[in-house]
Amino acid sequence: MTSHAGLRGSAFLRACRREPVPHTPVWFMRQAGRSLPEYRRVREGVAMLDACRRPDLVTEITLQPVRRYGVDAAILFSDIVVPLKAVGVDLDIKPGVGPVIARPIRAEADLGQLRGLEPDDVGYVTEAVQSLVGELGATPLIGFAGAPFTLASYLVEGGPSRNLENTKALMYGNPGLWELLMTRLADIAGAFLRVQVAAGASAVQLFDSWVGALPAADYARFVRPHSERVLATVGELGVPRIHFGVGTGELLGQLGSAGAEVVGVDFRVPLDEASRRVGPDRALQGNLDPAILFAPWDAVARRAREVLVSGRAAPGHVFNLGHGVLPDTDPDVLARLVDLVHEESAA
Ligand code: 1CP
Repeated sequence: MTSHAGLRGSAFLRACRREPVPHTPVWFMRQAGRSLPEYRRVREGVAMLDACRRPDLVTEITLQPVRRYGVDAAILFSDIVVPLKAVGVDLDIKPGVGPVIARPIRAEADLGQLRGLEPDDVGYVTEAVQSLVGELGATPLIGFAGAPFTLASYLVEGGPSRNLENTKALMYGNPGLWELLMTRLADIAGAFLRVQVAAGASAVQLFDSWVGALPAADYARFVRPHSERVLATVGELGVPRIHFGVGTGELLGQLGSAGAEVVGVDFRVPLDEASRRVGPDRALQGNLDPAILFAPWDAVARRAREVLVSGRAAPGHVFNLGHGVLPDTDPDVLARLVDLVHEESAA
């Protein structure tokens, strides 16, 4: 689906495929968003979910960090709950809070909220991706979806949650309903990724942000088969797949064998150790602590160099933060970081 000829030489796509690169590619999770004044300007008076459904705004917001930073990849401006909203789940993204679900899923009858996702449900995503691929030229676009566990956590809790107590109560207490819920969410996530690749996205990332809340054995039993299925449904499309979670030190071996070509690593495990845990035939993405960007530049540069050196232990490395850009991050620091990564890694 990489229709633009220049994309074949993309440092980002090459690193994902463990091919030699001219420099270590870099992009940032949440590179679009509140840390950018140009983002705050275009979002003024437009609700988050409305912005996600306007191809003109999605295109502009996705391009903003590419223009400003010269990152090696763009990530579609959207949210993990967009496909849920598209199939009719009554939810909103509240400023300063995050996704809030009107009727949390706690019993089998609540599953009626979750039908399958058809491409026509998200025509605005197809339109935005097509427009972006034209504008981006040789810069690849990453599509994404929330993984079933992380989506389930919002649907069951009703919103962001520190302890995921309702999610775990359902998972451990009603495994039958849990399977049904996870199966539906895997179908929706897989369909959402396929829509983005069909429209021209060059890679996909599966965000399982909160899966670090589970012990390895429970991840293997209750979650992994569903994430594997999502990854498998995009496997035949031939684009690199990135599998990301936070606090996944104990899960890295399983993430390495769940199907993705690239495993995202948060800032808690150095990349050389992460590569040992993930296995020799997987590229890594990560893993500078986003909070380090608030330290003086010397400290930022020192830690960024350590990430680059540690990343050489992996057969492919995409530089990123260990989690998303924090809203108060100084954009100038991110710009300097991109330059540092490019200059210090140039062959
Ligand atoms: O009004 C606003 O600006 C709302 C803030 C915001 C933004 C900019 C939200 C609400 N979502 C987004 C965009 C978004 N969400 C992107 C854009 C692309 C990019 O990275 O630049 C992506 C990839 C997401 C995915 C997402 N949403 C995740 C997975 C990534 C992660 O950070 O772990 C998660 C967990 C969400 C839920 C969500 N949406 C928004 C918020 C504030 C949250 C987190 C709430 C919580 O703490 O649970």
